[in-house]
Amino acid sequence: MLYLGLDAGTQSLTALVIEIRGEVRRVVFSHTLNYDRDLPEYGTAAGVHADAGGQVVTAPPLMWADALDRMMGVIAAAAELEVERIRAIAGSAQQHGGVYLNHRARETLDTLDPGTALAPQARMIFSRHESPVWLDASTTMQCREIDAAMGGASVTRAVTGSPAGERFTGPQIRKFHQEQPIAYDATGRIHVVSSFLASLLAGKDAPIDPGDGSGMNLMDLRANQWSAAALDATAPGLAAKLPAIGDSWDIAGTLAPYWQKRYALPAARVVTWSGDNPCSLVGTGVIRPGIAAVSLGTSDTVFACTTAPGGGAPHVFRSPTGDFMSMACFRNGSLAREWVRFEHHLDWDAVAKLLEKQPGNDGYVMLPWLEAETTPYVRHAGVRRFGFDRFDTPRNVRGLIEGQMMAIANHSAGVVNEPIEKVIATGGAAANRAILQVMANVFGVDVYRLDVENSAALGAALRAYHADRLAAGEPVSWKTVVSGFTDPNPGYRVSPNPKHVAIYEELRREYAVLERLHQDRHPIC
Ligand code: XUL
Repeated sequence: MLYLGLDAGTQSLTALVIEIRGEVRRVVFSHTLNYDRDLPEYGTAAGVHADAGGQVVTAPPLMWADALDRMMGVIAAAAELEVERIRAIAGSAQQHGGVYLNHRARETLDTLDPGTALAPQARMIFSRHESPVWLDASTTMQCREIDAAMGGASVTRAVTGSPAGERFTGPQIRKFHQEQPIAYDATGRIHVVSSFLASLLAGKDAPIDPGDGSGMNLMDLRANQWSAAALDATAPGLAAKLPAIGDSWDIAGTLAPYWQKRYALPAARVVTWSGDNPCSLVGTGVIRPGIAAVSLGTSDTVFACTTAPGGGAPHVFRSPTGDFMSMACFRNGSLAREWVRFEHHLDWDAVAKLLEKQPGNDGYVMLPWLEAETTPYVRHAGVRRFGFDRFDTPRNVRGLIEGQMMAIANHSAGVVNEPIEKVIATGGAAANRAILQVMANVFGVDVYRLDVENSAALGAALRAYHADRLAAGEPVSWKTVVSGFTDPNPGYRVSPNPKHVAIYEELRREYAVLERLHQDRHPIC
């Protein structure tokens, strides 16, 4: 059997096909379309349109539909794939973005002509031609209004899993209703990116899964239903505009006639899509509590699977396994690492050499907030140095990486919600063993590097497999689903050095105190 996972990320759309046949479990196909490079007519930079101040950040939903159409064409033409063996398709998409469809959209999508490409036919279905995406930061006023109507940010968080956040779909809907009331009234359906693309494939309204639903500030996190209070706090008449919430493993439908006829694709099951973070949970094999997954990318993220909503986590989503997913994002990731390397004219080998030395316990610490930070919330950008100056190369390099790792470790206590057994590290910077060694020493547990290129696309393909078997009456456990795909290579294990662990234990406490003292202050140097 073949299972197709699609990941509609911010900058690109990836397709990944896995084969599961007896003992054979392998990735047989992978292809990426980059929006800027492969669909230049939409004029995006890094997949988005941003205003001069970088506050308003959007992308054309037509581009996502167009990319899906082209990708299905690429898959159909791939010589290495026997496409008729594709049993099910699931997807992952960037979270939070809303897709606003007009009242005619349904009819248009029901009657797509397989003789013509999707984009010219879908051009007229939107009541908003630019979708706000997760990088948008223009809804602070709406967030305050929603939190106030809910009874405070802590209530919004308790009900929906997160306090009202600028990038979340609900505050974005409220802004649209306030600024463009006529277009809001002309909106028949508001999807998120994931459910929009699933709807295109199924040829009917696909549900929103609880994983992505919890990125909207609109869903009751425990009930997996729209929260009447959150909907009322957001915009009038919203309930009628939202699709249903379905389980992540629900079958949304069968691949619509448009795709079957246009590309000679089979009548595969279309599984409900989810967000990229919930899909990554599956794609990294983090399907049980006690594991911290740390992704070291443009921004750094730590997430975990928990059986109850994590008390101290900045965000709690539902996981596509039916559990919960707690998460914290750190804005100062790879850009800050690159910055310190350039400032001190070092290559990565030189950085590694500096990191390999025993950590100092002489009180030097850096708060690595080159940019305003999300975890903890820091408004005033600028690194803070304690016990050294900007010319001290070894301490600047160590201070930054150690500061990042200590922040991730300290904040993961509220995310993982129980003792951490091991850390799974992914993302570009996880290739650097010296960084992982610092991570292992700071966390005090083994760190495993996972070599999965696109964990969200893999997670989607694995979800397709899981949902297909369930629908066929032959359910497979999540452990079986991920086995053979997400097992970390034992050769990539990095174990902590007990001497360094003891030093970092102390330093982590000091770091937490400094973080609390300085998060609201301007940098001093
Ligand atoms: C998560 C978030 C991002 C996007 C990226 O809350 O905003 O990780 O999902 O695609």
